[in-house]
Amino acid sequence: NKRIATIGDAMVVFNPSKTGPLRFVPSFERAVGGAELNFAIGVTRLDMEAKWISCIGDDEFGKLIYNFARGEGIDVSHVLRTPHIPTSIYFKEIREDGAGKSFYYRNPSPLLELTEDRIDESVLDDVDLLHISGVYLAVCEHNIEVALKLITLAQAKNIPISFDPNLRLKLWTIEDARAVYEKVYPSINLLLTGQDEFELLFEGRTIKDVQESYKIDEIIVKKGEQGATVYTATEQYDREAFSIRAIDTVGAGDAFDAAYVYSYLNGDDIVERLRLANGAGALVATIKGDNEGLPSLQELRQFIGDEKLIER
Ligand code: ADP
Ligand code: KDG
Repeated sequence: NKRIATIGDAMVVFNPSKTGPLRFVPSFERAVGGAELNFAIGVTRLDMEAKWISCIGDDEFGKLIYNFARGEGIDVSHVLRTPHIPTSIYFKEIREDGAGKSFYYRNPSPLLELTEDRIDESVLDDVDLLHISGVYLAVCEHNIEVALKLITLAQAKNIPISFDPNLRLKLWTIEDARAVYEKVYPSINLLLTGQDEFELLFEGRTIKDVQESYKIDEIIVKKGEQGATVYTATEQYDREAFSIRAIDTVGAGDAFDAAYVYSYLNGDDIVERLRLANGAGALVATIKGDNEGLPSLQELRQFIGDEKLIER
């Protein structure tokens, strides 16, 4: 079985019991989130293996996250615990159209304790792809050093690298994000980005220009209900989104990434990868929560119409 590795913070998520401004929300439902953990769950549900590298608080919420990740079948052998920093949490606000807004309580993050020297040299030995997300890079200043160490380990083994900028302007400034991402772009094979995010990060530069300057094999642009487009050095592939009623779009991008990477490692062509990725993104958007809607392979195939659903 193919195996991916990713690194990042995870949080206890408080999902609002109703839509609208947070100050009018009287109660919340506890769940688990975090972009990189969502991605790892997405890959695991699709029957590949995922190793999640992290550090969480040695507290009740940390235990919840650890058990949750284990329960999803994720390899947690590289998850550290710290007694010094509490596990991160965040509250989510949801608008009527399903769009989400995050209010974080994650500074300091337990990842402060996951320094470069604590990364095991053999961590990528059994891995087929390394996935890095910008949320991780935003959380602590030293995370770029840790990420660059993982990237060096991946490159030494010829392991492809995917990167989702996952720009979170509540965690840092656009200038800081741009400067840090510059260090990552030259090493990546797949850039999985939102359309608005691409425009913010590259300020009017064309896809072709970005692709050529950093030698990125594929730039995959996610366009919400417009679907997605993939650009290779020579071709462009467009695919419409599935038609759904969005309830909570938080996590749709992670689902898309997981299905795209799954399909890429599976050897599917780009059109098929886009179909699966749009399907996974849409399914997550139809369910409240960041990862609850991540489909199994069978659910995904049923949704995109490859398999008939027999329910009785
Ligand atoms: P990101 O969170 O990375 O900005 P998007 O919001 O663009 O990502 O969503 C990622 C993918 O999820 C989209 O490319 C699409 O495939 C799917 N998706 C998201 N929102 C919708 C929607 N309202 N209808 C159908 N598909 C959606
Ligand atoms: O992509 C979804 C994530 O953003 C969410 O689960 C948590 O906001 C979050 C983060 O920063 O990881």
